[in-house]
Amino acid sequence: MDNHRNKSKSAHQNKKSELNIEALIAAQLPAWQERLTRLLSEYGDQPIGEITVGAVYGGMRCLFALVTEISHVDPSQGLLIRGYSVDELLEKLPKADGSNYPLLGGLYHLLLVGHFPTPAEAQAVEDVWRARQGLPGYVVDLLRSMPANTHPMTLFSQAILAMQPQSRAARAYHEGISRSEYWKPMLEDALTITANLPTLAATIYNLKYRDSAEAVPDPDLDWSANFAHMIGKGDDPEYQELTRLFMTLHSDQENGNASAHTSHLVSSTLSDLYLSSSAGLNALAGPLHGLANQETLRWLKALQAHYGKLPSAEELRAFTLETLEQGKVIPGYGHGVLRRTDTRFTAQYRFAEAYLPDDPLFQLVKRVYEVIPGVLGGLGKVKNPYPNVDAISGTLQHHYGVEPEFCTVLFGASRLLGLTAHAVWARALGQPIERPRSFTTDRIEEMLTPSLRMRSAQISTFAQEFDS
Ligand code: CMX
Repeated sequence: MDNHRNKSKSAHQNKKSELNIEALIAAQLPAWQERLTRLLSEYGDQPIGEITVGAVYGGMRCLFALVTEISHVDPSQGLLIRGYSVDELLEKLPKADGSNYPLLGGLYHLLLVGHFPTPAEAQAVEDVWRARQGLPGYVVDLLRSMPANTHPMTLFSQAILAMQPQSRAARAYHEGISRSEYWKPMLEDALTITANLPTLAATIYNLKYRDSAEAVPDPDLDWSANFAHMIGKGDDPEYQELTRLFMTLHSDQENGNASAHTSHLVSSTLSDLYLSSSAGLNALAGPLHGLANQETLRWLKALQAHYGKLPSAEELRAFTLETLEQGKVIPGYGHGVLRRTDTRFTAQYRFAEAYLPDDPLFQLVKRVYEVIPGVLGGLGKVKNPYPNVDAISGTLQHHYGVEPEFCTVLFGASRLLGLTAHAVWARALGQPIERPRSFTTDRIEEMLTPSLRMRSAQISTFAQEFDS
């Protein structure tokens, strides 16, 4: 079954992790339980916002209805993970050996535990991941059996789902574990799932684009660099750096975005992490969400092909208006919460300035950034005309030869760090199953004004007469 387990041996493999994440989380729980019990008993009936008709019909935008300590998106400051901005994370997280970018083990420690990791703690998570690498052979066989035109995101979600029989949490629940202890086997599942993300992503990449080359991790490389190594870019230190940056930037974005919320909802039924992670990836696979990195790349390439050179601002404006007239969105621009340029865009922009300043597609990204905010802002309805993370991420991947349709898998591999951390904490704090209510439009109209109430009565009388 484990025929794809890492074959090479190294000192890392038998090294026991000195880190006990479970104990570090467990130590925080009594204080949390006391704090939440007090908050709910003293203020449980206190309103902290309002639900408007616009929000109900408008995709619940700006409705504060979830709680998480792990990350927050501030409209102007951007993403904050455990209170740290993107720039602070990039500067302060422990770095991989000889690298300017973070060890993802340190970021996962921060997401899960909430305390800024020491280099030893970051390394300890990397060691746990190294020890847990190994895809079941049947998962690889399943991926191979899929039609060649299957999208990499479909393969990714299927693979995570196919690994579900390994779930320790599902087994523990079946054997009667108390709900209050359920988070512990979930944490085990979280570490196993995340340990295997680089191998899984590389297996999918190799299957699609490298004649099914086997993805064999190098035990001497860190989690991110291993992905680069397994897709044949092990000799490219720049691409390894980019992978570390990409994986850091995409790891979380609070709890209300579509993939986080999907995963949270599914997990709230006490579904295990394989089930909720696969569900989260399915939401990420939509073009208004994670697939936007693929769509941006396609749009930029169409723009490039159309003009055959770097378009002028005027040409770009015309192409943009044509896209809008076709009823499409401009991918990579806009955001449900942010109201300024995404700090994750800026961090990648800096990388491009340093490593690929002359790349023609990056030149185009720069030109687009000069022009699009004005065009979208001019429409008068777009709340945030500035670029989000997806406006540039595909361009950087493209520079190093990664296919456009694979880019969202990388987003997903990173985002599962956040989603799994959220789920572990939601169960540790005993968050309940989610069950919001829905209204009919009749009911909403009845609640609002007498005239609307009358109109709704007339419609229903008319409907009854029509029926009879
Ligand atoms: N291009 C064209 N129109 C846009 C737009 C864009 N980039 N961004 C917003 N709009 C439009 C909306 O479609 C909406 O139009 P209608 O009223 O006609 O339906 C109007 O502007 C108001 O939308 P909004 O409140 O500003 O934005 P939303 O919160 O509704 O949507 C988002 C946010 C991201 C879905 C939207 O900006 C968009 O579609 N962007 C392009 C796709 C994209 O880049 N997605 C990735 C987001 C980041 C991520 O999740 O990875």
